[in-house]
Amino acid sequence: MSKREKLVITLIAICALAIGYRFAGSVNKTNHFVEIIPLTTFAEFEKRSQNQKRGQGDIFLTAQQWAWLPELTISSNRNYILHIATADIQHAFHLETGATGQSIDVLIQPGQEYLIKLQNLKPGVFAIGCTQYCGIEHNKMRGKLIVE
Ligand SMILES: [Cu+2]
Repeated sequence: MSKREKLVITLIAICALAIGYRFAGSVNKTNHFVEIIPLTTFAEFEKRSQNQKRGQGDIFLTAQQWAWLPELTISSNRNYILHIATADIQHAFHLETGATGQSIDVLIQPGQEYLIKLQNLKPGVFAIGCTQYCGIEHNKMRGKLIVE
């Protein structure tokens, strides 16, 4: 093998490792706390959302033009599964860093339900935003997560 061939092979190996590392890193960041399941109908999700009782471990949030509903109040003493679905078009859920120690960003597409683990919650009032342009009042699409 010539010196030039060795150099080319080494460069290819470095590129493959770099791409693999980057890909593995992004999968970990986006997927380890999010589970996506198909939604039978939005009405069914809405029904479960309306039946939610305070103090339960499953909490529900609806994305719609142009709000996140309802305003959620939860406790810092326990873990939750946050269920999110959209009532209309695609949105993107953004929860600011302070609540769990890292920001959470999840693209919310119609026909899917997103289950997000909320762990190690810190008390406070945390902003929820939409980071995907979703129409004329996209900028007003804000919500709140209250952790007591
Ligand atoms: Cu939106």
